[in-house]
Amino acid sequence: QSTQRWKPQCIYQILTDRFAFSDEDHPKAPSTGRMYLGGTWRGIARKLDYIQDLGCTAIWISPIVKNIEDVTGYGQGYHGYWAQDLLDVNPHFGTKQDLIDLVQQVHDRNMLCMVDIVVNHMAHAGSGEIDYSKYRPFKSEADYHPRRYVQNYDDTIDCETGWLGDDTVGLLDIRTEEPRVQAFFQDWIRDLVQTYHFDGLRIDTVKHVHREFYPPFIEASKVFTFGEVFHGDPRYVGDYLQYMPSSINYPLYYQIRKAFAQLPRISMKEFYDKAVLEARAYIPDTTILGNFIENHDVPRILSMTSDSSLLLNTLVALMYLDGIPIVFQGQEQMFVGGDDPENRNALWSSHYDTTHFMFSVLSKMIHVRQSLIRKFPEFCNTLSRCLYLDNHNYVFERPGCIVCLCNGGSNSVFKFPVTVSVEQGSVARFMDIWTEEIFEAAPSSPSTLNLIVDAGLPKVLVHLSSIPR
Ligand code: ABC
Ligand code: CA
Repeated sequence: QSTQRWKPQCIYQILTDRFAFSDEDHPKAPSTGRMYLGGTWRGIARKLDYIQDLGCTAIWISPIVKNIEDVTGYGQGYHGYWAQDLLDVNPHFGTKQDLIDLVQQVHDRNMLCMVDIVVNHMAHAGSGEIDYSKYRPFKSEADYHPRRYVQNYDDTIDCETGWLGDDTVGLLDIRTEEPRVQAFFQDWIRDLVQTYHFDGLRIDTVKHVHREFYPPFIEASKVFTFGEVFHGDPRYVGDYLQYMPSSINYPLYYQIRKAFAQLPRISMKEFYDKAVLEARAYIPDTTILGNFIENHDVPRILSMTSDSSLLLNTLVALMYLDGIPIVFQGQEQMFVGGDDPENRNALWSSHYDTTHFMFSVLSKMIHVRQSLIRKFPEFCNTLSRCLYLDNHNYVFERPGCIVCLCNGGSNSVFKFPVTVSVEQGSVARFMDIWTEEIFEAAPSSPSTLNLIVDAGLPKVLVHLSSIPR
C-alpha cells in the first residue's frame, strides 16, 4: 500500500528553479531574487548523488505546469505556482521527456518522486482586465469565482471561494465545486501520474478548495498524498485527514518554532503537551504526517535563532519525532533567510559541499534513522514514548533508540536520570551517535541512564545490545 511505502522515506524538497543547472555547476551565477534563475529537471537528475549522499530517499519537486510568463511586481513564476496551462509543462524547467527521464532515474535508484500540484487557481499579473482565452483548459470567466480577495482565512466560504493574492498577482479561483471541473481534474491527475510515473502528490492550497473535492481526486491519482493544510491547530488539520491520507505537519512546525526558535521559548513541557499529546488527540495517526522545520513559505530557522545547539535540536526533532521527515534544500548547507524569496536561495551558491559540517551531521541522522527502520520494521508505525520531561529537556524512545531534545541553548548544561526498560537480568547498552560514548543501563529496578546534556546539544542514543549480566 502506498502509505506504507512513504512512511520509511526521508523526503528532500526541491525548488526546481533553484536546485541545479542542466549541464554544469555555476556557483557564481545569481542565486537570489524573484526571477527565474535557471534550475531544471535535468539539473535535478544530475545531482541525485548529492541527495543520496545526504541519505534522502525521495524528492518533492515544484509544480510542473506552464506558468504565466509575466514579470510581475512579485517577479516571475519561478516557483511554479502561477499556472496558465495545465496541459503543458513549464519550459523553463525542461521538456516532457526531461521530466520522464528524471522520474525514471529516481526510480532506478530505488527512490520516490512526489510532485507538487495546484488545483485551486491560475494566475494573472496586475489588477487590469483578464484575457481568459490564454488559460487552458479553463478559458472562460465563468470557470472562476468572481474576483474578491480572501480576507479571512478562518472563514470557510471566504477561504474556499475568494481569490488568493492581490492586485499585484491575482490567483483566479477555479470553480472546483462544479462537477465538470472535478471530472476534468480527475482525468488530469490520472494522466499526469501515468505519464510521468509519479509516486506521490503534494496538494497545494488545500484549505482553499472544498473538502469533498479531494477523495475522488486522490482516488483517481492512485498515489499517496500530502495536503498543504496551512494551519497550526491539530483540530483543523485533523479534520482534513478525513478527506486525504496525510498532511504537511504545520501544527508540529509551529510548536518546534515556539520551543526552539522564537523568544520567549515555551517550555519543553508545553511542547510535549501541544506537539505530542494534543496532536495525538485530534490526529488519528501522527506517524503519517509530513514533518518539516523549513520550507519555501516560512523563514529559515537560522533567521530566527543563531544558536547552533537549538538548530541541531530542531533537526533531531525533525528526524525522530513521529512522522515522515522532509528536508528543505539548503538546510544541509545551513542556509539563512527570512520570508520569501530570502528562504529560497539557489543551492549552487553552496558548491553542493558534501563536506559541510551540517551536511555530515544531517546525513548521519538520516542514515541512523534508516538503519533503525531496517532493523525495526515497526519503527515508522510506532509512536514515540516519553521517558523524561522537565522545562528544558524532553527524552523519548522510538524503536531502537532514545532521543533527547533540549531547548536550553548552547550555554546550558543539564544532568538527569532517565528510566529505561531493560530486559530482566540484562544490561542495556546505548551509543551516542556523535560522540560514540557508550551508556549502560543496569538491571536495577528501575533501570536508569544518567544523562548529561552538554551545551544544550540534542542526543541520539542507539540501542546496541542487551547483554546478559
Ligand atoms: C507572492 C510573493 C510574496 C508576497 C505574496 C503576497 O505574493 O512571493 O513575497 O508576500 C505562491 C508563491 C509565492 C507567492 C504566492 C502568491 O504564490 O510561492 O511566492 O507569494 O502569488 C501555498 C504554496 C505557496 C504558493 C501558494 C499559492 C500556496 O506553498 O508557495 O505561493 O499557490 C496561505 C495559503 C497557503 C499558501 C500560503 C503562501 O498562503 O493558505 O496555501 N501556500 C495564515 C493562513 C494561511 C496562509 C498563511 C500564510 O497565513 O491561515 O492560510 O497560507 O499567508 C498560524 C496559523 C495559520 C496562519 C499562520 C500565519 O499562523 O495557524 O493558519 O496561516 O498560527
Ligand atoms: Ca478556491
